[in-house]
Amino acid sequence: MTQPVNVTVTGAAGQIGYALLFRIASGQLLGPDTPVKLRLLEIPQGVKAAEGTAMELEDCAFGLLEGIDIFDDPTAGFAGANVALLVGARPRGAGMERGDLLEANGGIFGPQGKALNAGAADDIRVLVVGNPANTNALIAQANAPDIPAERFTAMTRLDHNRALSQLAGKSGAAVSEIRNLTIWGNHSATQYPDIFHATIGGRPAAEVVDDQAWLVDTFIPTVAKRGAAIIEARGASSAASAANAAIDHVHDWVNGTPEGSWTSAAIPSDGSYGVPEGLISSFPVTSTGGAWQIVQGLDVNEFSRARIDASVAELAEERDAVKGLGLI
Ligand code: NAX
Repeated sequence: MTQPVNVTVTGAAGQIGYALLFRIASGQLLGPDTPVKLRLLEIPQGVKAAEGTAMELEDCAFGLLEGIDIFDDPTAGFAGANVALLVGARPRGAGMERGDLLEANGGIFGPQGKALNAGAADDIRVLVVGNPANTNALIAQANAPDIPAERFTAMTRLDHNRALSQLAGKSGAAVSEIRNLTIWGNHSATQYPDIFHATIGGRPAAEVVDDQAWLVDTFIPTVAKRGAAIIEARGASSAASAANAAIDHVHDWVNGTPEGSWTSAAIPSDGSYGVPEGLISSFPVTSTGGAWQIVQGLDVNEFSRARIDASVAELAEERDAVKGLGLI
């Protein structure tokens, strides 16, 4: 019998949680041979709705789902966790300054980092989805000194997938023909989707598309502002696509990326590409042996350099702000 993997999901009663849990339980997160135990972590007001979701999970009779537990205490919720998906976060309220937002999230991700440190399994892998994702991941990491720093990551896979889809639309190619796009920097409006190393059907994407105006005026802003466009159209923020990206991120982290192609994830910088060491920034990454590696040796042109630097500068400002607030 294969041992089940404990997967803790915070914000389990929210809309991303609702789109995520069924896919985890069906085997899409870890693969068709890995049984899972779900640990749903909510705030007390969210517990009842989480119980409803748990009832529906039971009613799916998933063969791989070996248990569901619901918690409103992070220490209990993360005990024994092998994978933690930190989805629940404090959204920006009306009139909230950036400092207030960072502080409110520090009040969530600091204690969650401590709880992970106290009781998660030795192989714990953490993906932060809740915004501001990169800096929330940094706060959790700083509060978990006994967990290797590289186990804390933040999600830019949704941005990556959005960029793939936009490029496929422009070029008329299938998504499956596109390789090696990169999202650099912060999961925010400053993120930089880079097509200069991408290929479409084996040809350089920048040659296939060859339209600088589209790149600057359409592609980059469309990818960066897609979240707002979804809210405008749907009346609610991205949920199923965000859950899908979280599945992709953890699946590739655990099972590896396909030979010859990379993806994007926000991981702690080792100083590569001039990104200050320790910032949790999005890079071109591959995964082998259950660990992310930053793709090395890419030429970064002037156009890309300026945009990467701007997004990384924003990350450094966020880090300095949370340091100033005593959160890291
Ligand atoms: P919802 O408001 O639907 O759900 C959030 C849930 O989190 C609620 O049920 C709430 O009770 C719970 N929660 C709040 N604080 C908690 C805590 N301390 N412990 C446990 N649970 C807690 O939001 P949803 O649409 O699911 O979005 C969740 C987060 O994902 C937001 O921060 C959102 O900004 C972020 N997103 C991140 C994306 C990314 O690409 N990184 C894209 C999608 C999404 O916008």
